[in-house]
Amino acid sequence: MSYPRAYNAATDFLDRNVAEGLGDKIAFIDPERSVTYGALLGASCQVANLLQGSGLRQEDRVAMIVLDTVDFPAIFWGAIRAGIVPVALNTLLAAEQYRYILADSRARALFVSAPLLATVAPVLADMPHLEHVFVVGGDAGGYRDFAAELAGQPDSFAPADTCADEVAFWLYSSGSTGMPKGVQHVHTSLMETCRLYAQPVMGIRRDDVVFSAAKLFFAYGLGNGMSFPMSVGATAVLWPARPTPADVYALLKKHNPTIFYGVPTLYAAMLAHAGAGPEIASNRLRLCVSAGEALPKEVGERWKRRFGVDILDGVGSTEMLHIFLSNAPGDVVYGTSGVGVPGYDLRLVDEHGKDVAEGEVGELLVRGSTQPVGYWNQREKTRQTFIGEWTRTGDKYTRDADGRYHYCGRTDDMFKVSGIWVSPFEVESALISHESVLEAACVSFEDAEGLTKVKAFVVLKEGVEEDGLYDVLKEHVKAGIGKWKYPREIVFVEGLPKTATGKIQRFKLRD
Ligand code: 3SK
Repeated sequence: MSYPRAYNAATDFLDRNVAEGLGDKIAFIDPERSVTYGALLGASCQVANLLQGSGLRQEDRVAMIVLDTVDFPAIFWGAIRAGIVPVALNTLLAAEQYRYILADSRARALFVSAPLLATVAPVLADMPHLEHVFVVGGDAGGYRDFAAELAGQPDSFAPADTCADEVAFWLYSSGSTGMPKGVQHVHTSLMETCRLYAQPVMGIRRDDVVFSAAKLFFAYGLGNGMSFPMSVGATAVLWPARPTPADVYALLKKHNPTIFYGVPTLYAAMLAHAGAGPEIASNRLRLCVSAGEALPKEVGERWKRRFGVDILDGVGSTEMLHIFLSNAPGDVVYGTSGVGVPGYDLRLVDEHGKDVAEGEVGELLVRGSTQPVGYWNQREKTRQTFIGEWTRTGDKYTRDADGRYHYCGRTDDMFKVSGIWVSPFEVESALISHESVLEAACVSFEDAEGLTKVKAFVVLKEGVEEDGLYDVLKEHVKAGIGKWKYPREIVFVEGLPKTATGKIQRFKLRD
């Protein structure tokens, strides 16, 4: 789609809804407050005035370490309205990681939720570019009190004359190793994810109420819980705390959302949660979405049997901003990632960049309008990831005769046993299909003869004893997916190392 050259995303997501008569409609609900589209527009203008009055100018960066409350969209859109670039940061990082990102981004201002201030405070004095710290939602601890300062600001602000192709916001891509990279997204990207995925594939509508367990700082959560509902004038429920299965069931019951977004670990934990029955889920729930990791077939099928609602498994990335490969309502095949989202082009290539044949394993490349400008100050990594119009995902897939994609693993996680590629994901799925297993992660190891074999780390369901399972699980995998892929070693663990967004960190298990 073509956008006018002079385009500010904040007006498309906020002013347009108000102009269409939704000023009094609830846009966001958090545990303490709710905000209408009209009030959010006013609050975002106040944020724009606060930033401009503090001396920030177009293209400056402001960092956000902000929990999922109604303040998040006000700050995010207020900055964008002023042409200032919000950099939404993971709220679960440690001080040293914040030190790195604040220095790397050269943010001139920081918005930090009061409960997170103690974590980041030790590094704030060392930041030469950081001039203003606003504390959101609680004791400001000697820094600037966001609520108090906002109250004095005018609630109108003429949008900065930004260009459609101008950088609007950044997200930091964690990757599985290495320091995070600032991914620079332009003004049109958020609406493009809505136009390409949320509206046509999910079918999001104005009367939807959505709840995303994935947080707004994560590209997946930002779309799910903010831009998707705002693109159609729907309502989003926000939850600032870590969503346990019990919290999520309670939220589904209280707010009756029509759309729920989670990650595979959460769906598995919700299914394993004692006492949860179909009556607990919202009776209006019509669609669930999963991303972040491939959804094991077993988990999708059990969820559908239990609640009668499909989970649409999709694949996205911080680089492409949201989902570009997905199952579709009425066309869900569990155990597959579905088909390319119309508007995106996909290819599977070998290590020389040549397209692989049907059924062969290749790295997934994607092309589409949500490709970012690149990584901030990381020229080499930018050149390695963005090959002209194509973006390398680092994920290995096969494509079947129906055009459906089957996940094999991260490029770094794949290995060969007896000369044949093994997908850790396939072995993990086979393990999870056993009734005693909650989660599993597989890596390679060298046996006594120096041969590469599969090793599995297995989390058992609550109350299940290890007794006898070591051999039972090996036989279960052999019977399910073939003799040579079964794990020669199984280690029973309490939990798996994961990123804040729920991705298993297999490299930590290899170490
Ligand atoms: O990282 C992911 O897996 C992801 C999935 C969907 C949308 C956005 C992201 C970052």
